[in-house]
Amino acid sequence: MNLYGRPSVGAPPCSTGYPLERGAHLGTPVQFFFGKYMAQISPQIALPDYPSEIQIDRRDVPFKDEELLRLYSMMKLARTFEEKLASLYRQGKIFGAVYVGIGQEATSAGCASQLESGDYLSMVARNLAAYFYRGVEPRHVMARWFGKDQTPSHGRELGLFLADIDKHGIIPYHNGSMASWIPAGAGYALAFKLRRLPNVMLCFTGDGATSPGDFYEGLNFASIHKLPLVIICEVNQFAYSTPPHLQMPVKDVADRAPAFDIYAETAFGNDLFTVIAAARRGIEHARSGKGPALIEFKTFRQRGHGEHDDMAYVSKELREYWEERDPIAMYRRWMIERAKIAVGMLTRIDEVAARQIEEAIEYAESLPFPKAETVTDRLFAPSPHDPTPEDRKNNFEPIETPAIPALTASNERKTGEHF
Ligand SMILES: Cc1ncc(C[n+]2csc(CCOP(=O)(O)OP(=O)(O)O)c2C)c(N)n1
Ligand SMILES: [Mg+2]
Repeated sequence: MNLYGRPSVGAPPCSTGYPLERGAHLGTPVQFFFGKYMAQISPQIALPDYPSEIQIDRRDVPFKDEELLRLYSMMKLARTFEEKLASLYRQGKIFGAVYVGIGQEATSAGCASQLESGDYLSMVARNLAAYFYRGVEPRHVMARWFGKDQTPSHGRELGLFLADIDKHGIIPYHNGSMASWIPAGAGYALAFKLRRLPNVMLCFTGDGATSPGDFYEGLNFASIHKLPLVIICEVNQFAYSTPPHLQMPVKDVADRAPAFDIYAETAFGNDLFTVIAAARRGIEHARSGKGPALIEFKTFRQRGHGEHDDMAYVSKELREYWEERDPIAMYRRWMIERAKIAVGMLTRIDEVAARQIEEAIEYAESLPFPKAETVTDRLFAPSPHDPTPEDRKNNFEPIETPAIPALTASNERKTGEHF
């Protein structure tokens, strides 16, 4: 077996050495077969030595027990929600592809917990715990996955593009183009600065999304203008199936920061308190007018890229290494052993999370789908050419003859052509 859990082709067996450690000896690159692609990898990269227990003393954590429990319940709620989502996806009950943040809950909850109420944050697909921390209700998120007619977006965005600026200061995912949220985030940060508001814009991003050009443009602009922008990069070991060392010439995302002359840190993302401390430093830096911060958290995507992905390219050793450092399990143990929180209290939180998710499903199932005649609502600014209510009543019949027959499925069937 090679590094990714598949038999090596024409190469000696690889020890699972991943991710890259600074100064690790790369050895002679070997070629291995990756689906139909050939790639260069090295067999001699060591696993990092992150602890599998949270080390900090309770006395050094400046939170009351209630806050500790709140953090736990947001992480647990996100985990329970996403586990359920994966099963609803397999039952064909929800729409679209499903991408989850299982294994990354500490970064989401920890960073969101350090924001002030006027701050904004933008999410990618794996930050559900941050939504919950920010006050979004599970039933509203669930209704979106079911495509139901409900504010704010009435079944338009499904689960991926969740946002609610007015109520929760959550910016939409913008579009699916990786890193487009960095220049967009710089724009929100610029607005804060121009309005002389003391707020920050926090953007979550993935490791893969630090390679497209938008990342560079956005950070360059933010640095030049000293904008209150905080980038939280979750290095979850993969972008689709590509590990960081196959898409970055540097070891850490933080190594990219000197090009922009900005504050940067690399930290272990599965230890909630390490996350909180690093996020706080980054946020304080940006809020104090010193310009953007780039905080990188090493973590692990415990599922495939999406629920359609079986992770066959991830070795058992790598998976086990990170599962032993599961952020929720580590935090739970710490609360019991170091904070002396009663196990029963945590079990109750687990039960409440499970119940809330069941109620969220019942709620989502009870809502209607959006009506066909509303399909263009809220997509465009009002115009004199908008259909009248009468037009709407008469003109929203199913289209029998498509405008471009060559692009129809039936034509494809006839001719056997594919596009
Ligand atoms: C510009 C652009 N290129 C490629 C894609 C396809 N794509 C979607 S998600 C993804 C991987 C993202 O990896 P990463 O940034 O590490 O985030 P993760 O999924 O690991 O959270 C890719 C390549 C895209 N959406 N946009
Ligand atoms: Mg990634």
